[in-house]
Amino acid sequence: MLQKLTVFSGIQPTGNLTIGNYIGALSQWVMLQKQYLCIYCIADLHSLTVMKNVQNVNQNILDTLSMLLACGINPEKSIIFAQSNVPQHTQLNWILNCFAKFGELSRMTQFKEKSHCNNTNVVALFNYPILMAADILLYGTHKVPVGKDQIQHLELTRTLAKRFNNIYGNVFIVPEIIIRHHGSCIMSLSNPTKKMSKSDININNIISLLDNNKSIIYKIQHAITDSDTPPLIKYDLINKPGISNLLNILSNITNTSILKLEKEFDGQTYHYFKEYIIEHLNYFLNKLREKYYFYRQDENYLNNILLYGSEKAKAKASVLLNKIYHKLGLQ
Ligand code: AQP
Repeated sequence: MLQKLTVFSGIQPTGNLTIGNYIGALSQWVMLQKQYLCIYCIADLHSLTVMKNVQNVNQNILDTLSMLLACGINPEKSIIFAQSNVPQHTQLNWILNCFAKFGELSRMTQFKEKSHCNNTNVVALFNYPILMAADILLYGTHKVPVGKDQIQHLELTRTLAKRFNNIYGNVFIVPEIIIRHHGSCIMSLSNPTKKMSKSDININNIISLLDNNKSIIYKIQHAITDSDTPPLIKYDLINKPGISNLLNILSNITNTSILKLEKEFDGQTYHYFKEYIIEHLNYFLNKLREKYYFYRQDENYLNNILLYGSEKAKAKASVLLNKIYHKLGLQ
């Protein structure tokens, strides 16, 4: 029997997940479970790079896990674990540090943005892409589903894998990026040139997967569109970024092509368009919220998933790490 290829991806427990996280990453994670061996990591160590109050990481991990389950990640099919429970990640991180170049990391746009937004210059934020490379490479990952914001980090991962392989032989699999066409980047509701982020301090910029009906109404009604007369509901990222972002969200949650939506809303007002989005978003989120609270109340169940997942992850990770140590003459 052919062995399944491995998919790896991660998410930080930095707050309530957004519709951007769902569309850009989680919806793909769910689909990929059908075909691949999927390894999903709750990246708590990464989250320390920007968290102001780190006392609640444990609770944040359980929140994130509950949402993963609510979205359809199946712990019987996929390996789910918290990054800090598998020490091989930081061990490989150090080794890859020795192969990464300062200039490469200085070019990372996420570092520039996050250090600016969070007003921090901690080394860990600079090092973030190398830990991410370690996360991915540790499992012989073939494919990595991510949103567009992570492409630069994935390119670095591929570069590091190839650089190491050039010296030590084919140790790492050079992973491919999986990215969806529409939805690879969901933008902020008030500034459609900026990515929607769960840690945005203005909650009206984001649609959280736990938002109630009332906040969805408020947020969508206030989402930026444009002042075209007559109104035009058309996908055009350059001239109509706000409308394009809303079309993107609607297309993904209703599974309807953008082309079909453009035809459906031809000649309609923005008010009508927004009412339609509100109705469908609320329908979508109500179901998700219900499942989330169902899982969230059973901490024993959640902790067992993490324990079981970390044991499986450790077993896999140690095989490759031992090989690397051996190649480097460390044992
Ligand atoms: N706006 C987005 N559109 C599409 N995909 C997105 N992702 C994040 N935001 C969007 C994808 O979600 C996955 C998990 O992201 P993460 O939590 O590891 O880190 P992030 O990219 O930094 O996500 P956030 O929401 O912006 O978190 P904070 O605010 O904590 O930095 C990734 O695959 C990402 O591409």
